[in-house]
Amino acid sequence: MNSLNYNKTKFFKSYSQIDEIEFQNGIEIGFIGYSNSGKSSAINSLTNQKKLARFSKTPGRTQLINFFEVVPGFRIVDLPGYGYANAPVLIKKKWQKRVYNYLEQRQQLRSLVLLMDIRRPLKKLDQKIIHIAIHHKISMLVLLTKCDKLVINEQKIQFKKVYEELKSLSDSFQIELFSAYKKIGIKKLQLKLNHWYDKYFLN
Ligand SMILES: Nc1nc2c(ncn2[C@@H]2O[C@H](COP(=O)(O)OP(=O)(O)O)[C@@H](O)[C@H]2O)c(=O)[nH]1
Ligand SMILES: [Mg+2]
Repeated sequence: MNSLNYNKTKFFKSYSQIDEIEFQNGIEIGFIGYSNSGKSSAINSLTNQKKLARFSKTPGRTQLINFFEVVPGFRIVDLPGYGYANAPVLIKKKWQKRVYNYLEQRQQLRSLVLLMDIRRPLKKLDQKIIHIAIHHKISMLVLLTKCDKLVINEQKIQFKKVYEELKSLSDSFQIELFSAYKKIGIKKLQLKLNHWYDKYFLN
C-alpha cells in the first residue's frame, strides 16, 4: 500500500458553489460534520500542520468548501459545518444546500470522513448524511471526535451505540475513536486515506 506524506498537504482554494470548482480531474475525500465537531482540528493533525485548516469559528470562513491537495489529483475537502448554532435558519439552509449539492453532484467525491463529537453522535443531519452516503454508495469512515473528553468506559459505550446503529444500515462503515488533542486515531485515518488513494488511483 502507498503511504502518502500528509505533512506536505497544501491549502488549495475555497469555493462557495460547486460550479465554480475549476478542476475536473482527480478524486476527493470530503470531511463532513456539524460545525464544532472537530473537522479543522482533524485535518490539522492529519497533516501535522497547526494552521492548515484554521480552526476559525467565524461563520464567514466555515461556510466555504475548502480544498487541500495531498498529492496532485488527491484532495481533501473541508465541507461547511452544518447546524451552526447561532446562524439564522435561512443561512443554515443555504449552507446545507451547498453541502448536499457537493455530495450529490460532485463526480470527483469518492469517500467521506464523517466527524461526530463522541458525546453527541448521530444527530439529525448526521443521519441525513449517512443516508445520502448509502444511497450514493459513497464509502465512509466515521470518527468519534474529542474522545479525550470521556473516560475509556464511556468511550466504549458510545462506540458500541454508533457501531450497532450503523451496522443495521450498512456493513461498509468503519468507525474509529479520534482525538486531535491526544493524537488518537490519526494513524487509522491516514491508513484509510492511503487505502482509498490506492483503491481509486491504482485500479
Ligand atoms: N477536547 C478536545 N477538543 C477538541 C478536539 N478537537 C477539536 N477540539 C475543540 O473543538 C472546537 C471545534 O474544533 P474545530 O476543529 O474548529 O471544529 P470544526 O468546526 O468542525 O472545524 C475547538 O474549540 C477545538 O479546540 C479534541 O480532540 N479534543
Ligand atoms: Mg472548521
